Amino acid sequence: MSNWKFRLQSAYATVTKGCRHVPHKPRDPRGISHSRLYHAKTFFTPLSRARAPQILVASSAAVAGIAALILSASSQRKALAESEPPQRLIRLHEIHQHNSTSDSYWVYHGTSVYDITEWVPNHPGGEVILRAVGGNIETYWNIFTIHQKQEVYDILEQYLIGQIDPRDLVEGKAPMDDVDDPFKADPQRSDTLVVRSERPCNAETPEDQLGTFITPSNQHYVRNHLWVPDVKDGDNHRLVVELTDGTEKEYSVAEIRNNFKHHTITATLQCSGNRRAHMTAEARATSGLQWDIGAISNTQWTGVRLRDILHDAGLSVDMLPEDAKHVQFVGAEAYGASVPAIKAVDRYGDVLLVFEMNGKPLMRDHGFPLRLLCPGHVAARSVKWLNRIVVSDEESWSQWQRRDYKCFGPNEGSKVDWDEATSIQETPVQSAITSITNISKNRLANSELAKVYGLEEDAVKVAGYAMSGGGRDIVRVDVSPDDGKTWRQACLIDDESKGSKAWSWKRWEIAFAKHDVAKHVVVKAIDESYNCQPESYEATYNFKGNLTTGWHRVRVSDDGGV
Ligand code: HEM
Ligand SMILES: Nc1nc2c(c(=O)[nH]1)N[C@H]1C(S)=C(S)[C@@H](COP(=O)(O)O)O[C@H]1N2
Ligand SMILES: [Mo]
Repeated sequence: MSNWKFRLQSAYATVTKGCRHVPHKPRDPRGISHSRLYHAKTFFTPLSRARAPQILVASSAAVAGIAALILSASSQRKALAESEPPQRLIRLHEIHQHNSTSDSYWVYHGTSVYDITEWVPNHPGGEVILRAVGGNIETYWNIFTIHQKQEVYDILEQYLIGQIDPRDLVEGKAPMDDVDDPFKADPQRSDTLVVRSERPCNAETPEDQLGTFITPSNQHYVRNHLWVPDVKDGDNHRLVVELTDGTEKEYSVAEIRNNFKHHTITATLQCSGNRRAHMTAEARATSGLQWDIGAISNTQWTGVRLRDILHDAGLSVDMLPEDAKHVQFVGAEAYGASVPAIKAVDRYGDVLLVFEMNGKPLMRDHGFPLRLLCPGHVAARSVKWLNRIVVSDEESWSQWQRRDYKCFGPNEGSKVDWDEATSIQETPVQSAITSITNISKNRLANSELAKVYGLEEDAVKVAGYAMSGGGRDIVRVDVSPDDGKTWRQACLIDDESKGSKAWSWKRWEIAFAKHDVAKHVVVKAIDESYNCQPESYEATYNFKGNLTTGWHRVRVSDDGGV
């Protein structure tokens, strides 16, 4: 344990280590092969299955954001902890035994010992938590610094069971574990990205790059839940495809590139948390990274059709078998997600396994050497560093499919039923203002916009992006210069987007006479199904702050500018 090292590992390895119960199961009662059960459920399920009774307890105590997590603490347990603090003295070797191969999971923090068995299935970071069990949690929290806050300490406190025996302390302190920093091999990044968290790296495309149709690759936003796998030999990287009957076919990235037809599409990826900070500011607190408008980028992607690979692996793509309902994807670091099988095999769905972005090999942050690109869907489904695909009758069992990337009602929070909520797939219509600039009267002569809008005096130009999910095109962008009292339609820029449907954002611009511009400029977009954005943030408030699409309202400074 003490010199356990993070290293490039497949979710397969994670399963082996974390979910020891599963490989011993001979057959699933439904007759599904052992191998299918083992792989298809990736890393999260087997745990849940093995621990069904605890899960029930835990999910009725519902994990719903950090605040709710704390609220959800069993009051009995808490009362007990408060009235009689556990005095039990525990030897270090005893703690070490409660590691990932044990039936109950213990950790220590400071000199206190915790039994976190019930917490593990609800951990927002998934099974990576198992790496720390049997040892000192602090070592890991010094790396995953997201934990260094009161909410997290409060969660831990619920599981207190005793104190480390003083005989095992050195000068009153417990030993720290020696753990390699898994982020050590993360790539160098452009320093113009707007960093929201360093480890894992989460960074926005800077505002001045949101106005270009194709985002330069090194300015593409980065959304990593964990570390970046260090794949040295991209050509030899392996992808395993497993069908519902358990049959598998393996490909190297070189084989995928050499043996299948290449397709290039232009597609926007948007994180489901894009603009979350606006929901927090305009409605209420949300949990998660507080993204502004830059968790979105547009890229030209080249790869092969997932449909072609699935067909080659033996799937009947034109007449899906009954049990082929979802296609699950596993990333090399442990992330996982799935998309509906019907999207995966749609010949106009343009779902690709990509190895190039903007004509160059994928950048490491964006999935080198192979990633899924599921256009029109929330970016969380476009799994990076792909090493396993599983066709299944069930969605991915990963944390990020089952316990994240879902929305609930504005009133829901402390006791949500995650299993009842639908996973986010296609994204709703979205728009944002990316720039507001003054155009002085004497520069108007050269301005096309001035002609379109009949302007002859000092003007204000407003520009931005709009997009919708499912390949639905943007048909109109309404912009108000006076906080929603009056509206005009923006010019939609006719950029060339490759692909069967409208997968790219639409850039738009508009100009107003300066004296018509009040304090706030507002935008809302309409897609080809006449879906439009909600006016208020409260209307679609959800405690996770997913899919924030309220009208984007920007205060205009006296000298123009956002
Ligand atoms: C009892 C111990 C632990 C507790 C109570 C805990 C709690 C939490 C909580 C509350 C979050 C959400 C934080 C937020 O969204 O602001 C989180 C996220 C996370 N945790 Fe832990 N954690 C524990 C142990 C660990 C360990 C040992 C690791 C790594 C080895 C880890 C890795 C992560 C990661 C990577 C995330 C981010 C997940 C994402 O962005 O989707 N956690 N944890
Ligand atoms: N393997 C893996 N794939 C992943 C993620 C991840 O952390 N690991 N993050 C997902 C999320 S939430 C988003 S928004 C997109 C971000 O893609 P990007 O970093 O290329 O912008 O990747 C998705 N695919
Ligand atoms: Mo995301």
